[in-house]
Parts: sequence; C-alpha cells; structure tokens
Amino acid sequence: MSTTRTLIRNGLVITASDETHADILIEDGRIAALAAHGTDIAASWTASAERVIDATGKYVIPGGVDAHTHLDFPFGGTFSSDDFESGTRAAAWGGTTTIVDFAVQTAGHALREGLDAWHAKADGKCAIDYAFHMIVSDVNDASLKEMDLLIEEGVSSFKLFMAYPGVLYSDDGKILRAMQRASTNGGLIMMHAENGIAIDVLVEQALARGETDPRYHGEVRKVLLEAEATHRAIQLARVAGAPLYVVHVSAEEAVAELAAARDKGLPVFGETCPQYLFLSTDNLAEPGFEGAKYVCSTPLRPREHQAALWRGLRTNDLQVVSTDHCPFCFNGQKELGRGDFSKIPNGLPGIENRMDLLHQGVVDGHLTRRRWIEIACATPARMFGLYPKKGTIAPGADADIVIYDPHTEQVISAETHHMSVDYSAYEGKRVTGRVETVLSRGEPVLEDRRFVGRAGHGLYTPRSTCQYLD
Ligand code: DUC
Ligand code: ZN
Ligand code: ZN
Repeated sequence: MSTTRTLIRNGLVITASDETHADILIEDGRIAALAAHGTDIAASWTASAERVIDATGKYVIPGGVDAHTHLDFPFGGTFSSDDFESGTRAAAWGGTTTIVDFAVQTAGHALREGLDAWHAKADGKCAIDYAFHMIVSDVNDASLKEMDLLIEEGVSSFKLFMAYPGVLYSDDGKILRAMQRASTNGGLIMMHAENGIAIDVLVEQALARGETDPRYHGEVRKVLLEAEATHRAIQLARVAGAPLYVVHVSAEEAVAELAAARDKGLPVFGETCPQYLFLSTDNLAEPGFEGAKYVCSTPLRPREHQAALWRGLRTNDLQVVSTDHCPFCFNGQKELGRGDFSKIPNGLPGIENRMDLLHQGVVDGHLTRRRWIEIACATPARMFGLYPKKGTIAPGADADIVIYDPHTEQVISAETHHMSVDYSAYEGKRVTGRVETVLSRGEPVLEDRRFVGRAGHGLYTPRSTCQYLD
C-alpha cells in the first residue's frame, strides 16, 4: 500500500456521472478528497503532497475495468500468448487497472481445482489488480453446490457456453440448472450465446465443400444462430428467475433480443467488445491467411452491425465494453488452422487498446465522455461487484487513476504495443487520445509513458455479487 500523499492538479475529472475541474488528494492508496481548482482547500494540499502530478489540459479518469480477459488460457490446442505478467502490463499501458479473468473448470474436476490453478497462474505476476469469473464446463450436483462457496470467496459470476460442443458446451438442461442455482445464490450467469450444435453441422458442411479459408469462420457462425441462442438464454433465465449477462454480443439481431427483454423489465445485460465496433467480415476476408488474425467467436460481422452496437451502447441495451482479450500469435498459433478454419485458435488481442478505441468512439461522436467511462469503468465494476472500490473517482475509492491526454494522436501497431503477440488487430489505425500516467492504488504504474510498475503489485480482489440486483 502506498503511504505517499499524492496530489493530481488541474485536470478535468470525468466519472460516469460528472465532469468537474477538480484536484484529487490521494492518501494510503485511496482517494482522500476532491476539491475544485483554486480553492483554499486544494491549495492547502500542495505543501504536504510528496508527489504532485500536473494534469493541465488532461482528463483524469478512473482506471479501466476490463471484465472479460483470457490470460494464459488453454484453447484450440494451445495457450493464449499473454500470461498474467505480460497481459496485465499491457493492460496498464492501455489505461486498464483491473481485470476480471476466467478461471476454467476442467470437465470431471471440481470448480475449486480450476480456481486454484488460476490463482497459481496469476499470483505474484500481475501489475494491476485482478479478479476471477469461473467457467463452468461440467454442471452437476457437486459443481452447483460449489458455486455457492465460490460466491462467498468473491467469485460471483459463472460463464456457460452454448457453443463449442464436446469442449466447454452445456446443454439447455445444464444451463437451466445453473441458472436455477444462480436465482437463489446471487450468482450472475454469463452466457456465450451461439448455437454450437448447429454451427458444428455448418462447419462440417463447409469443410466438405472445400471452404477452408478464415472467412468461412464468419459465414458458418451465423447471425441467426447468435440471435437464436441469445433468445433461448433469455427464456431459460426467465424460467429460472435468474439474471443474465450475455458476453461478446456482435450481431444487431442479438442486440434486438436483449432490448426486447429489457423492455419487459427483465434483468438481462449485454456486453460488446471493441473488435465488433471497429472490425468486420472485411478483415476476415483479407487475402492469403491474413484473415486468421481476426478469427474469434462470436465472429466479426458485416460492417452494418456496428451502428446497432454503438446505438445499443447509447440506449443502454448494451451496458459494458470488455475486450475478450485472447491473443494467439499469427506465427505458430493462428497457423494451426491453415487449410482448416475450424482449427484456428479463436481470439483477438485488445487488452491494451480498449480505452483508446472507446475514446475514439467519443471523438467520432458515438458516445459522450461520461458514457465512455460508464461502459468501460463504472458499469463493469458494478456488474461484477467491485464498485465503488473500482470504477470511479470518489473519496474512499482505490486510487486507480489514469491521466489521459485527449489530443495526442497515435497509430496503433504491433511495433509499439506491449501485448505479447506478433500482430495488432488494429495495425495502422490512427486514434486521438493516449494514456499518459497510470496509478494503481496510488502507486505509479505508468509515469509519462514510462512503465514503472512491477509484477506482484496487482492484488487478487474478491468481488461482491452483481450490484444491479441489490
Ligand atoms: N471466444 C474467443 O474468441 N476466444 C476464447 C473463447 C471465446 O468464447
Ligand atoms: Zn465466449
Ligand atoms: Zn471470452
């Protein structure tokens, strides 16, 4: 814990609810107080502060909360290329100060074993704070009981898959049982909503026709099969009386299902990711094997879907933008699927790019500044029981703070990024705005774009239950 008194002066403080010209006093790793620029009280802090950060002309925002990452994640016969050390370092470079990663239950084993394994992967490695969701791949009497115990330990959300038959897939009966449990124990079910059984038939048929290129990944994972699964997940949650959070929503038709459910007043929430807002099937169709760089599930959609996703973020039919950061190197990993798109490991890098890309959404007029902070910091913190410790700038909150330069242009590139992956999904994209300085619990992690953090500073952060259901 930092015992240094730090003062951040002269910045524009932006939270999900306010924009204020305020100075911030940090003590013992937490925000002690805010006061308007030029007031006597703000002036009185200057003398006693050991560290003063001048934020003139800059935004002062809460550190990002990325509620969907896969570090050191086993998938498609390999492991995601960022581990907890490189991934959390890259997250900090991009202005994210908390991640919620997915621990995985191996079928036939206890949830506990999976969670312990993920603690071992992360312990002592992280530059920023972290928490876990649990992927339940084997719903049975024992794992249902274990859900209750995990919630008490701060793992209050559980991901189920309607996709990937034979791997992570749960059938409707298992999904219903997990939802029934969540309806009584306060857990939040996170759903990968794609009809994996139907998709596997289409995959087989495509390969039999000789359609092996990366772009067929997008063609077989049809919009209608995302929308159908989203609809089914909502109905199952209604039957169980449970809340539902649908991850990585990519299709306009799936947003419509969420909007219809929310219009009925149901506790249904949706997340999208930067790749669905900025990339499209045009990328999957890039020549040669380049499209493999963009293979993820749910897949990228035709460009027309982007407007519906931005609209959903504005209307609150979608509440959160996370990355689903799951990087695989082009050389040696994505290549596993040359000649058979179904063998390309699914996932995109993005943990470092989310805050900047969403700020570009502000620059482009899709979002207000406050909505940027809401979808990237405050709501993910509330959704997953971390608020107001994380996700805002207020007295008592952890001093997880980003000094953001809203004017400097940067060009996103694998040459300059810090993720451990050999390509960028946004190579050459110009964005306006850049993270300058990052504090985690008052400690500098990035100082004027110099990394000064350390592996092991980041702490496991147990979570309460979803704060939209209180
Ligand atoms: N989707 C991905 O793209 N990668 C990991 C798992 C998932 O559901
Ligand atoms: Zn998923
Ligand atoms: Zn994921």
